[in-house]
Amino acid sequence: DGHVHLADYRAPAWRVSLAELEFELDPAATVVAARLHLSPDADQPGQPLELDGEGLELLSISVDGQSLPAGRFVYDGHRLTVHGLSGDCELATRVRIHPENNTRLEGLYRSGSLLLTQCEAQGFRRITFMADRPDVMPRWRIVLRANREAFPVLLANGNPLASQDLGDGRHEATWENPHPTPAYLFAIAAGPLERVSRQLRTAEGRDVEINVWAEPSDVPRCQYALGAVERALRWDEKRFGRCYDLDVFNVVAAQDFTMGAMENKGLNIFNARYILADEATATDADFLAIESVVAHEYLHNWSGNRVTLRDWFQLSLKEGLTVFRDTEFSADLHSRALKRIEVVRLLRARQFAEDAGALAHPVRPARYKEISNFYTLTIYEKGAEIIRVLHTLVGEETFRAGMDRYFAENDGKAATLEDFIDAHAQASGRDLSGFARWYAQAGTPTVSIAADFDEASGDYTLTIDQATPPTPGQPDKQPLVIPLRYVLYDAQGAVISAAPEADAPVRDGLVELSQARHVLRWRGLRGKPLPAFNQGFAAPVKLQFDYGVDELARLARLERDAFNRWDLIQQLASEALLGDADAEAATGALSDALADLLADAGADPAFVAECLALPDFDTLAEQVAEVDVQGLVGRREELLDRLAEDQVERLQSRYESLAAAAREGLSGQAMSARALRNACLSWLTRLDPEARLARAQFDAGGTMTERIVALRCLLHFRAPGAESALAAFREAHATDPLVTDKWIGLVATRPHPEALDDVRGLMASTWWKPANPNRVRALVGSLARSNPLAFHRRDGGGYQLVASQVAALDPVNPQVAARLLGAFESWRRWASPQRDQAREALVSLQGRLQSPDGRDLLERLLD
Ligand code: B3K
Ligand code: ZN
Repeated sequence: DGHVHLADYRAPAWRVSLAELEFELDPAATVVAARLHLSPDADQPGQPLELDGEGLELLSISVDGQSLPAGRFVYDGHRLTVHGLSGDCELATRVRIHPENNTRLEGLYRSGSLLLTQCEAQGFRRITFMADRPDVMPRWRIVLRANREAFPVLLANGNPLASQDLGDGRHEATWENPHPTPAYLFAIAAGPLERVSRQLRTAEGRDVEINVWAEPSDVPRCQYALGAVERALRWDEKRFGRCYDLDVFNVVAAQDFTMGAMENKGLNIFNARYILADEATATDADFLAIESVVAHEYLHNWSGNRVTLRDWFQLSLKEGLTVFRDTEFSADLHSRALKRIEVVRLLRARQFAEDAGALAHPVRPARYKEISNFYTLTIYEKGAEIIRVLHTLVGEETFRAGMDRYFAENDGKAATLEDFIDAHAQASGRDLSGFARWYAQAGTPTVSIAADFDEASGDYTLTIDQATPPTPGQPDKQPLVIPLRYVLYDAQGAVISAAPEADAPVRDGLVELSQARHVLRWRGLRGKPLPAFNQGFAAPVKLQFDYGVDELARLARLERDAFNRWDLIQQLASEALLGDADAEAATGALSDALADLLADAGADPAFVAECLALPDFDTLAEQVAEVDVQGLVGRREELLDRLAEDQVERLQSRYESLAAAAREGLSGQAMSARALRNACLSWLTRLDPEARLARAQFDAGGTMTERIVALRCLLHFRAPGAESALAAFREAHATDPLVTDKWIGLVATRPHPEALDDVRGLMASTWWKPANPNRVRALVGSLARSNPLAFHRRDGGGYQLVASQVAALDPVNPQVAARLLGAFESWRRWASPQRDQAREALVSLQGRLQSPDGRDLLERLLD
């Protein structure tokens, strides 16, 4: 049926112990000579050799030095089959490929003056023949030859072994990767690169050179990323006891890159937006994102590279685990509460919607058609949340013991989620079979809690029900193991420490749910307590408890857990926006809570800014059965106007009082001050049609963080002077593609249906670069994902534009095109006429998409 099934896994019939590659690099035509050292699997003798190879021009093929006669092999453009091989042998092939024509940016491609690779998941087969599957893990020897002037730097995986001039204008470099490494982690980079560099010694005593490479004009903006590599390396030594294992660690920044970055062994290749930064061109959020992506890729060296995947169904084994690790890194280095808020915002806005929509899938899918479509928020973010569930269940110390065991037992191997769970089961002595269900079942569980207080006896009962909704292909769900934290407050606001009677394990304010229903009972309480749940969002669930508005407001002040204080304010806002009877009361309570926060000089300003940022459109849309886009956006804008009016003086006063702190460079305090000042500015601009403050902040120069938010205020509120400010910004950064993406993103997200016309205008201009993924995301991705009023425009024009771009980009870069299609994942819940218009736009794509990526998504969307 066109699917690959988890249940069909077979070990490879042939192993590759060593891959020797020689590249004659040239953008127009590169010749790749490969020598694969092959051994048949002892359990499967006599099988033909089958190698992947996508669209390769085969120049020669031989085995053990003997050219192969035509009858011995077949190459159909996708797969090379060689018959009559037995025992260990060496297969040598030469192929020609064309990097310059490679717009999909998979395999070997050109980006500006660089030649680069991207192989995960199945790009290596576009470079040369290989068993392109993660459980085939040769050691590698790579020789690069190229014109020295055009390609002065030649990088590959592993350690540099030798280099020499070839006398004819060319030079060559030889690299060796001694670690068993699957082809998806292969990488080379060549071109006029320059670097920043740092030498350090690992905790095991290995001397390592870290380099961050970029095109010469970008090198001054690589310093921050270099520091981030060192911080990640040290953190992994300390928190997980994992050291780096090569003599060099190279990072390369590229302007054309489909994803964020790639963890190739010893040679990470990055989207330039996650490397290049200085205060004049990058926002504080950019700096933090760079640090976290740099850490993510570095941390893959153990969770992904040293221990890799048996097959692509295990993808979350490296991605969920590495997201968990990188969020812990950020939480340890900065504010744990703020990191948790950032993660949960993303989860609720995007992963919950994915898990409830047409593209929902388990963290370990049972089948797929195109693996590229499974690099999702579910695999990454929900996968990380599941690891966090495990961490909460067993505690940090036992978790660390389980990780040590996992790394020790699987080092150099291709592992499965069972291997991971088994290591943790051994280390903790727990039966984790119930926990494992998280990986198999799609959908966000709901935990509904009902309280009952008996005045006479003082008995307080919580009845806790869990349920997971049906998802495509999974109508019935089983209960999950959910660690639920709780706190009871008494009338004085003190924590009630008595443990309840329970039909589930309870310890330290945490109950382990595993059945559809559990009951907790406290006896003889003096008054009706007020409960709070899921502190720190330890379980990735939707929690339902029927709070009154005054209870939410009281808890928002009482809760010890900072994450929950923020979350309670979010709940008040949701109530104000979506509640029927108590919307007005919720608005008042929310306004009071925000007033207190703004007046609290002791609160972290960045935390206050997070509380001012109400739930976004996607988060709200996820909470209603049918989405009335214009109504929802309208109500949210009204609420913001009303709140801004209530707080105007406090907003002004915080804006001014934080001015000095905001000038202190990249310190945490300065970032925090800028975050709250920018939040205040956005609210104040609602009230001032002249946008004086925003214009002043824009004109004052300052950091990119300050300028870009001022510009957004001007553009999004259509203030006088907005156009000239935009023009000034545009001209000042005309040669910088990353900053250009920023203003293009602002134009595309102006909260007005007419933003669609501006997007069309930009697509007809020289700013439109359909082959550059960042530009496509800045313009079309922003429209589809971050501009509900324009994307869902009443005339259906937003859907039509996105659909036509999906069709146009499908042959250029199928992964980028398929990502855009994901914006339709919730279309069945959109109110009419949008639902019908969306269906029409999707139906219009039928038969027009050539790529497996696009076809697979379209089929699932319309199923
Ligand atoms: N592993 C890569 C993602 C590759 C995506 C291929 N379509 C980046 C990361 O998660 O670290
Ligand atoms: Zn990753």
